[in-house]
Amino acid sequence: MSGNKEQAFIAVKPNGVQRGIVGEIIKRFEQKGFKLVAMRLHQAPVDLLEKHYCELSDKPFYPKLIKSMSSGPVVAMVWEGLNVVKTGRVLLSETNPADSKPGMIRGVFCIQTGRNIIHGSTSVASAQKEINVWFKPGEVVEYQNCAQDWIYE
Ligand code: DAT
Ligand code: MG
Repeated sequence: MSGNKEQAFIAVKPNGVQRGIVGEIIKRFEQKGFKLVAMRLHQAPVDLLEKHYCELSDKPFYPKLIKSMSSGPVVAMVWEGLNVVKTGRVLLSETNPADSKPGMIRGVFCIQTGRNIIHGSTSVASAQKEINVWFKPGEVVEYQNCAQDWIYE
């Protein structure tokens, strides 16, 4: 994927769903100008979460991470746009909410790393891997956004 077609996998974690922050998170990506191309509320099975977080399987916090990610439904999304992976991480801010940039999602809506309410891909390659883990072919929708020319020059 390149240019305006770059895609990021963004997920509201179970505690973000339970706390009613889904709308606020969608709003921030919409307000920025990114395009929603896939979304699903999903009780993620453990084997899917293990694929999603396979790089972290040797970390001491991994069992707790899988447990908290399977503690309720996740809102899995794909957002599309220019530099959406890098800018998505700016919107999320730091893994530890205490280090978050002022006003950014993890700074505004949460306190602890283990309850940081949202996932965002860290590279274009990991985004593609994650999209393939969470969505079947055809579930990511291609469509024309009528605001495109008002967002991009
Ligand atoms: P990020 O979600 O910012 O990409 P990550 O990929 O390093 O961060 O870790 C995935 C998740 O694992 C993170 O959102 C919360 C949890 N986590 C990371 N480091 C942790 C730690 N030191 N203690 C507890 N949970 C941690
Ligand atoms: Mg990560």
